[in-house]
Amino acid sequence: MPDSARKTADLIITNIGELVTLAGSAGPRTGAAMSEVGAIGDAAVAVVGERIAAVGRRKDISQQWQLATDGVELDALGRLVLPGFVDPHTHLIFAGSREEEFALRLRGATYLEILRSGGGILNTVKLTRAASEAELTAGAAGHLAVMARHGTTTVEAKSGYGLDRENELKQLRVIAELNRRGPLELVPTFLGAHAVPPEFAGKTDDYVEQIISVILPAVAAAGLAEYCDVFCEDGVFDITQSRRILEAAAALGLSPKLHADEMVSLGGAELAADLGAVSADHLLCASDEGLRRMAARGTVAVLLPGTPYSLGTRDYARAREMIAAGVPVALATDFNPGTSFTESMPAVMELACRMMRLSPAEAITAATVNAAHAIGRAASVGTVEPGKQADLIMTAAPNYRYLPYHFGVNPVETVVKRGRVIVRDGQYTG
Ligand code: IZC
Ligand code: ZN
Repeated sequence: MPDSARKTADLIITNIGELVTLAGSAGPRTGAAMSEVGAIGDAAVAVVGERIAAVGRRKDISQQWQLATDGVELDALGRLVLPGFVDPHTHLIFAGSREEEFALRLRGATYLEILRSGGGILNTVKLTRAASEAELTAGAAGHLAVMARHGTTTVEAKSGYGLDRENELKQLRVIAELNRRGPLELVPTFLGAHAVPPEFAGKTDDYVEQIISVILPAVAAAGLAEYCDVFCEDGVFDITQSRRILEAAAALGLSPKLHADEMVSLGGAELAADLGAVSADHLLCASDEGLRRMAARGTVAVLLPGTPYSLGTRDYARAREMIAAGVPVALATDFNPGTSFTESMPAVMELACRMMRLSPAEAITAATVNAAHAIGRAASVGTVEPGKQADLIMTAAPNYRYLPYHFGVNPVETVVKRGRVIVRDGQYTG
């Protein structure tokens, strides 16, 4: 075809040995469809502006597309290219770190014991309340750069270390600022019900009332959160309190999510499904009935294997049974300074395969398209299809099965977010 008849692309990734597209998913993938990754061999992708314009065989793309004069061509060297990872559960905004508690837990203390004695989340709350917006922004930006180097291009981020109106708003403003700066895209979640702050110690119902009557309305009025989440757990917020908060949030336009049945089976999975929550997260102790209701409602199970790994617990979520029951499964880091201090989605995918027996194909589906559904972003990210945002990662792996097989290393080499290279040969370029 003569040049004049070819269309012009701003970026072309060519010489792709295997392109995982995950194309053609209407909703989140369930059951056997979680194993269908839509791989194309000897492929190329053409990008115009921020969006994917064409996906196909290298020969066809090169016949139909030419590069703009200032366009960028990336050579995938015959290796694996896939959609940018979506991390749908992080506690990104915090000050300080908790390596002392890690050491305590290695000596036998439990997470809930540490929390009850005023440590854990409350330790981070003290430091986060004292930190300025600029300090929190700088800290989170550093972690986002690490996420980007590990292939994450879209991130959910929760508040929850402020636990009062001013400090929750402060955390949510940091998320908004990071979103403005880019290049990663953040989805903001209000998690005022993450712990009971010291000023309400022993008065959980009063704090719930404070969230409903003061903090939530302020968050909604500021337009700073899309989702509302609750840490529904033994000794934190019970089912009744969680339901009250999430119903009040929904009435203000914040869509529900839930930390459900992580350490104790409280009926969190059932509650999330009943409320039509977009996701229920953790679910290590979810009941069979809870899983049935989630499957019926299409509630995404966001599984966080980095957390039991880091806590050193023996049990992981029952991912195989969830997939068999038709629950859409997604994966996330749970990135936080206490229970899962990792930015790496590839590490989480390795754990998912080894500890929960996901297949490599299922782990990739869970980290991309299903994760996008878990944060309401499936229309724009999570697959490689014309019209979607050009969020793509180029790896050192020859094929997708190799990705979780090669463990303990970062397979990601080059990352494109909205059509722009933000990591090149392992270096974050912003
Ligand atoms: O800071 O410990 N589980 N929330 C619920 C967390 C872990 C974060 C933390
Ligand atoms: Zn969490």
